[in-house]
Amino acid sequence: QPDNASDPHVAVLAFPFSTHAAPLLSIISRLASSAPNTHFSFFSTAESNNSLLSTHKHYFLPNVKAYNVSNGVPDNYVLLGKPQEDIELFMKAAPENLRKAVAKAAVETRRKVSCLVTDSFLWFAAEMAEEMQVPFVPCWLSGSSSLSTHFYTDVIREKMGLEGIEGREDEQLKFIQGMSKVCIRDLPEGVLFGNLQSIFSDMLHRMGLQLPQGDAVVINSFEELDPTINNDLKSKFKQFLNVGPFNLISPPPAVPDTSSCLPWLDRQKPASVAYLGFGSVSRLPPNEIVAVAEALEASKLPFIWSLKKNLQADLPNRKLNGIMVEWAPQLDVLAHNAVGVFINHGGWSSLMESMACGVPMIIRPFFGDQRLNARMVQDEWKIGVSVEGGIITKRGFLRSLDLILWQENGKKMRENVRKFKQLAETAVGPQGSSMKNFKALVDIVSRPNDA
Ligand code: U2F
Ligand code: KMP
Repeated sequence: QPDNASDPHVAVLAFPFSTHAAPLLSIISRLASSAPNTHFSFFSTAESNNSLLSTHKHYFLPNVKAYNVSNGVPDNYVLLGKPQEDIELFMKAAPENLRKAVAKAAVETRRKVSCLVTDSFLWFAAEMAEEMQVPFVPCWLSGSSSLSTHFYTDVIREKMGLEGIEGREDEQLKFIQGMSKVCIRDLPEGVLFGNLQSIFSDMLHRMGLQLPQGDAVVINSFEELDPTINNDLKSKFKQFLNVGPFNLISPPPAVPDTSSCLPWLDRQKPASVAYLGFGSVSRLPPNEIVAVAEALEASKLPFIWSLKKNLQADLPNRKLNGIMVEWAPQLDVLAHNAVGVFINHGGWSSLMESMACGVPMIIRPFFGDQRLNARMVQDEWKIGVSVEGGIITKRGFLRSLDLILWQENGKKMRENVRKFKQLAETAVGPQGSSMKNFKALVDIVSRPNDA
């Protein structure tokens, strides 16, 4: 194909922490295959890019190139080990580093940048796009409800006050469209409580304010999941494009099945196995690991548990009827009909994957959007439960497992989640809402420079 200096050139800016870069790259990859004459320069840190190049290589189509930017850690700097220290260092240096890196890539490739697609966390990109006079497309890699809380942060603060939330934790956010089931305690830290002065909280707040400047706001979800929130945000943003679930629109690479989870699943009864996995950042505290193991032992339930080796070591001499694995082929496991329940942390990608596979959930949320996602799963979509009291106990966990796997209520949840699976599949199908939105996104990113 011809390679012209006037071809569209999209600069993609990733947030290089937790698993943010992978879903962003996945949608970029699908865009690159739909717009073969558009060039995508993908900016992330060397650590993040190296990891993507080793595990997600197939996303790097010929028109997708990785560029490394500094992680912002000054030479000779000694990390103090504070929470979010890495994020703070990156974010402080990012506006200047990314401006330079993008300019350099434009010179090197002799292609003027024509569009800026970013992880929406990188709020300063709105200004960058304005300077460059190109469209700005922030991508939110979590759900609509959390996006709405960041968009409405000032409204929430005004309504609830900043004097603390003691005694009001269970008040519901009735004044925000589609959030009537959500309680104050479910809000991400940094909206109303937590350290509101931290760089991370400031980042979320500024992001919420900048979103309406986006030529389109992209989200890893589908319109049918949250129609009310969706309609509200559509009226606030220039375009609000649900183009997910990403795992259906741009399938991730198969994870090697080193522990033979899949042949083992073949030998289990339908909907009888528990899969446990808490994402890439969150770690269950030791007492909860023991509570889970005791419950699994007592119930003799077959299971697959994604758990790091050093944490597996805390569980010697147990008669367990399952497999522990350091990193599971999560999507293949969830897609297997032997799996009956997914115990997770409420991370958005995990939630989309569970929904796309029709598997009900038990959620043990930790931070950020996870309590909010757990609330929606339990009270709005009715496709699972949140752990009682927020932490896993042997008795509470056994009750939740029994409910989902064996009770009438659990059967209803399985029916509900299968309905969402259908809706998700239709959304990404030829006439579906996500496909329609995806085409609108292709139009924006493949617009030539001089148009
Ligand atoms: C942050 O979430 P995490 O990265 O902790 O978790 P997920 O969004 O659920 O993504 C985890 C991904 O890792 C895969 C799994 C998901 O695609 O299939 N995986 C795997 O393949 N094998 C394993 O053994 C375990 C996981 C953040 F913490 C959340 O609050 C946010 O919602 C999320 C998105 O912004 O980012
Ligand atoms: C470290 C992280 C994340 C984080 C907090 C950390 C992260 C993430 C979020 C998040 C916050 C609010 C939301 C949704 C997500 O918080 O990756 O509404 O996505 O200390 O890596």
